[in-house]
Amino acid sequence: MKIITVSYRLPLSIKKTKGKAKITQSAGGLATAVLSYSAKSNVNLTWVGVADFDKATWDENKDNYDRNFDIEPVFLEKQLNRKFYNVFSNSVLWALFHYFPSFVEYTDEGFEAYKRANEIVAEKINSIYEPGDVIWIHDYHFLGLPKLLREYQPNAKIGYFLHIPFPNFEIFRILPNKAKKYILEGILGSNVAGFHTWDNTIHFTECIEKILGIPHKNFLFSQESHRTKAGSFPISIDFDKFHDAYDKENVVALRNEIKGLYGDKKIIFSVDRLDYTKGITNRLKAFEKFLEKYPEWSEKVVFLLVLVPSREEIKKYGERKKLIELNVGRINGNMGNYKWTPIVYQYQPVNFDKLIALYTSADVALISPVRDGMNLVAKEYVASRKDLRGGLILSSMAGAAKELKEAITINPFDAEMIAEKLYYTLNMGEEEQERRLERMQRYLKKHDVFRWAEKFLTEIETIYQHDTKASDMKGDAQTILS
Ligand code: GDG
Repeated sequence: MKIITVSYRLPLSIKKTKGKAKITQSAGGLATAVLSYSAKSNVNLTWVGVADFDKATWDENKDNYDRNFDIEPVFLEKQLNRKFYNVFSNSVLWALFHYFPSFVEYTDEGFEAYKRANEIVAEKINSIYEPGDVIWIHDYHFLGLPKLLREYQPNAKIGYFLHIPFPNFEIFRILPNKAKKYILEGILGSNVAGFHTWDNTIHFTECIEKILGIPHKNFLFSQESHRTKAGSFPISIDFDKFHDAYDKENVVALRNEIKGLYGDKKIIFSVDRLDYTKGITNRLKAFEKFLEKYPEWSEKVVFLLVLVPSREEIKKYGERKKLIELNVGRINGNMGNYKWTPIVYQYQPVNFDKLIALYTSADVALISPVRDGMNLVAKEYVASRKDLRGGLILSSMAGAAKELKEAITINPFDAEMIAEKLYYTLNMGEEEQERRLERMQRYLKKHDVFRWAEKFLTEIETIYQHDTKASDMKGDAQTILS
């Protein structure tokens, strides 16, 4: 038996420089969770995803990397991959599911490419599937996959997890009918359909009832071949990794360097992929409002804004980058002076140690997505504050706000409110900082990413076993009757 994990990106990437290949393993949350889970529970793991390298590079290098899991890359033709990933996945599904209907650029061609890519990946999985395997599908790139696999393997154990929000019916219905049906029937191919929050789960069940006319009982949809259980499985982080990093020698040195650079100034920090869902322009305008409203904070605070390049081939992302940079320039020009730059901006990722040094130097983490499935940055900030110092300002539109109850919550569209909460958090006493962080840390330590993976995989097994027993009993009854 093995777990077949499916996600658009593979947990490793191969980059060639000057003819030499460099293999790097992803340190992302999903890869860490699934790889550690399989190592701990001693199950075999095979990861299927779309390769960001060509087949020749793979053939040359696949044996040069020591790993305890298998990789099955899918090589998609360039144009097909572009339409599948940039067009339907990111310019339709990502936009719509984050409540940006006006950003949706639907084309039939994109939808056809999406379906074709899902078929190719299904064929690949089917070619390595063996009875007893568990197939765990991730995210909005593969909404059609559970159904396609169910057609190949009616008895397979299939789990589907969506990392972004599932929108409400009024938003979802904007899609053409054929796409709506494809998505909903696609997910219903799984035994378990997981979402970050109950709100998302309810949106999904409502869409199934209203569009497909299939009712549910306790979030269970009965179909001929199997049942699908919809439920909430909030993803989390490797708590200990972030908590313990506080004391790493390099992190301590970097933290001292950052603190030394800014002296007595308080630090506001944020890090995101540059994405219109992350509310970066709103955040900047709110920071400007804060400086206008509380001029006594002038020269006493600095906002470290780290943005990570993302989906740069898509027009909307380029436009957003320009807008952000215009705002940073305008605010620094209007509010700053030759001694003080209010916003220190970088459009480059930082490595793990620097990330922790920034988290643990920050007096305030300002996280303001206008819509976010979960938001792991919020959880990482809390976990890394071993010193119990700092305050988390978190948008109520992020899934994480449902769990991090002691965060200072904001409406990301309300600049006035964010300015006031910034003022409050920057002035927060140490006792209150400790109380809030302690409670959130206790929660995160218990609800870490390993528990998330375990709960999801256990749920697949539970539903599957229950259905198998029920169908055996049905078979027995039929035998008796005949
Ligand atoms: C999707 C959903 C959901 C970011 N910059 C750097 C860096 N990061 C790491 C963070 C964090 C991750 O990337 C970002 O995770 P988020 O959850 O904040 O956001 P998305 O990328 O949009 O993820 C989201 C998630 O899936 C999981 O289900 O929570 O809602 O949109 O881990 O630390 N890491 C390093 N340097 C950076 O510059 N080292």
